[in-house]
Amino acid sequence: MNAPRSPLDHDHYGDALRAMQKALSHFEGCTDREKDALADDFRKLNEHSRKLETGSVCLSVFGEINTGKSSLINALLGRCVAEVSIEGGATRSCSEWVLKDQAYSVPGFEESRVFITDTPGINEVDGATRARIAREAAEFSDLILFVVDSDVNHLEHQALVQLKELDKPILVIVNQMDKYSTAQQQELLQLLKTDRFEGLIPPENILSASADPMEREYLIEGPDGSTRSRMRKPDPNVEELKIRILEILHQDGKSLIALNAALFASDKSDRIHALRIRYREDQSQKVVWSYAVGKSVGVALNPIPIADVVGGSFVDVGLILNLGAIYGCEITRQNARTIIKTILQSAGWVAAADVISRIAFPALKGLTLGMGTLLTALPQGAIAGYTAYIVGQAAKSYFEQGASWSEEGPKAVVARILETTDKASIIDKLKEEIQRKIQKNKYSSDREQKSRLRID
Ligand SMILES: Nc1nc2c(ncn2[C@@H]2O[C@H](COP(=O)(O)OP(=O)(O)OP(=O)(O)O)[C@@H](O)[C@H]2O)c(=O)[nH]1
Ligand SMILES: [Mg+2]
Repeated sequence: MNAPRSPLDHDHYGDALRAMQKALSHFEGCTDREKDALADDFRKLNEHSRKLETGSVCLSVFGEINTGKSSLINALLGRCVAEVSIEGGATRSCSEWVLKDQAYSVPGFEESRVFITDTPGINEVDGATRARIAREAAEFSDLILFVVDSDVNHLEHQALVQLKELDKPILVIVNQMDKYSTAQQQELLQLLKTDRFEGLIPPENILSASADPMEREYLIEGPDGSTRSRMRKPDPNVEELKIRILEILHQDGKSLIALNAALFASDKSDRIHALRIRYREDQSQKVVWSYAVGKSVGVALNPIPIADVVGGSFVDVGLILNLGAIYGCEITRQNARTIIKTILQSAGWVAAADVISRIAFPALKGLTLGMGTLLTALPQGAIAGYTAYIVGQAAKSYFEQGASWSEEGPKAVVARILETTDKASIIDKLKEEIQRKIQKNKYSSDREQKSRLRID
């Protein structure tokens, strides 16, 4: 990295670097699945980070169709790269070029480069596309060039107001000035500076240009004093714009990219954080519920001693390992067993299990064996599922805190979960799942029996 050390802007730049590093560090704790989901953000952050480190600046050119945006880029580059056409809508997508002239750079950065992006006319695309292009410009542009070719209309004014909200500096270029007389040029500039863009764009950022002037008649004087006329295309005139861009790059270039990068990084940090929380929440809830259902159905179909149900020894370490993986915590089966034990103890279920197993189990066992299904299987299965559900929720909270019970301690965490869980509705839902499964099994065994009878 070749960051300059000017005392004036060092802090902005340092802040931006730190914000960028922080945003990138969020990815380190991501699981592979999260990395896939955030791949686009990661790519953009890396691009921004590279831009910040090399001191590179992005300019974007906006404006209505046919105002001369592509011509302006050609004039700035000094060669014909962007398609220019009298027919409106020549530019259909965004393209980017590098302003190769050495002067276009931010002082202090050896690898500094200035990129310029052409965009379709704002009246060429629909409102949603316009908003998307503006959003993308917000992400990558450090300086916006807005091209007009006459007094502005409502759409242009509206687009400019939208762009202004992005907090990027804007230069308005009044192009095609060659079409006007000197008096008209002055009148137009005056109108834009003191009326149309008053309070929106500072007058020094409203500039005139002729990017692709029309052929003009030139009078050529011969050696004998005679004159003849010839049509010739004048050279483009974008000097005012060039000077203003260079001024901005040299005075504020570093702050511009620092500000932009810091904005982008903090926005992405928040987004990555929020996305990760949501993603992990969704995934872990699905895992907890599927384990709870699996356990309740399994226990209902194959009743196990009530001590195991309430004591939770059936709770699969797989649930804990799965949750750990979602939160990017690698844990062993032994760790998983310890977590389950801590949760069950905190809920008071281990002690309760001893009592219940001694008093209630013989009676329930008799019932279970005698009636076989719904009378005992349904509540027993539902309780098993509920226990797994609570264990899952508590483990989820443990992993959310970076594999720690935090200052609250496991007892308080489990108590909070028990308090805020609607036990009755969870049990009802689990019973529904069990009944659905039992029905399905019944039909399939009926079918099996029927087909066996046919074979016999
Ligand atoms: N007289 C004059 N004509 C210009 C000037 N700049 C561009 N034009 C002409 O305006 C027409 C449109 O120019 P483009 O550069 O394609 O305009 P654009 O804004 O990129 O157009 P889209 O891509 O269609 O949105 C072409 O015929 C250009 O020759 C200028 O300074 N003076
Ligand atoms: Mg164009």
